[in-house]
Amino acid sequence: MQRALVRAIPASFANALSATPPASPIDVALAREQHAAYRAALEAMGVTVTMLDADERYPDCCFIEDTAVTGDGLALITRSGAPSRRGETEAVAAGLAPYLELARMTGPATLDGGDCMLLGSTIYVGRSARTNAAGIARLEEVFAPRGLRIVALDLPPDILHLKCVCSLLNTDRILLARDTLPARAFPGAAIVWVPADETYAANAVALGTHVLCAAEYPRTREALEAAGFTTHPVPTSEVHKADGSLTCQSILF
Ligand code: CIR
Repeated sequence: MQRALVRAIPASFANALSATPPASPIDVALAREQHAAYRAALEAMGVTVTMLDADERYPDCCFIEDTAVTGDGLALITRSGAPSRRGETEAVAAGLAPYLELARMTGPATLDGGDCMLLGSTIYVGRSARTNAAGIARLEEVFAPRGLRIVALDLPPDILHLKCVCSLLNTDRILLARDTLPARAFPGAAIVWVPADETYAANAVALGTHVLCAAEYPRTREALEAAGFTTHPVPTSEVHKADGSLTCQSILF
């Protein structure tokens, strides 16, 4: 059974982290509607969705992907590169514990789950402002004994997380935004290209032949459908204002 853990949006989401202040304030009521559409799309794709309560102390807590990396029956609970987000993990660990073995990360290591993409038996991990060398070393320590290979990729400073520019479609295919990382960074992977002016849409959630994608980017949708996927578009305006997108709103396991 494919499960997803998501986390409700707190009222404090209005103050979520954002690299550049949004042109208009975050509309929390609309964000919650969009979150409901996201959950419904996952359910339409056959996913069993469990939602954790929001925690008002953590405006970014709905971006649950960053708090854990899962693979081979295990969840590595991360230590975010954003100090304001470090308290998000305990509720997530409790939510995953019935299903997965847990491993932990301690300082000085930092890593955000949005920097990790498991493709086949390789975890690609972005070296970013959020994910440091000690975080990558801990990732390797936990997952290498389980047969997963860790490949670190340097991210340009303007990219928050690896999965801001690419995401998984299936075990040998990814969605990748043009003019970000080169295809050769992912040897052997087939690529569905996202036009450079739709880079935000390179973050999508795929299950089988179904892809949950950002509604506002028609050319990416066309590219996915031309590649044989059925798309499930969901609105993203409010998470976008907080530098979030689609994969970041769930942990799939
Ligand atoms: C942050 O800056 O941490 C949040 N405002 C956005 C996190 C988005 N996470 C992700 O794409 N994995």
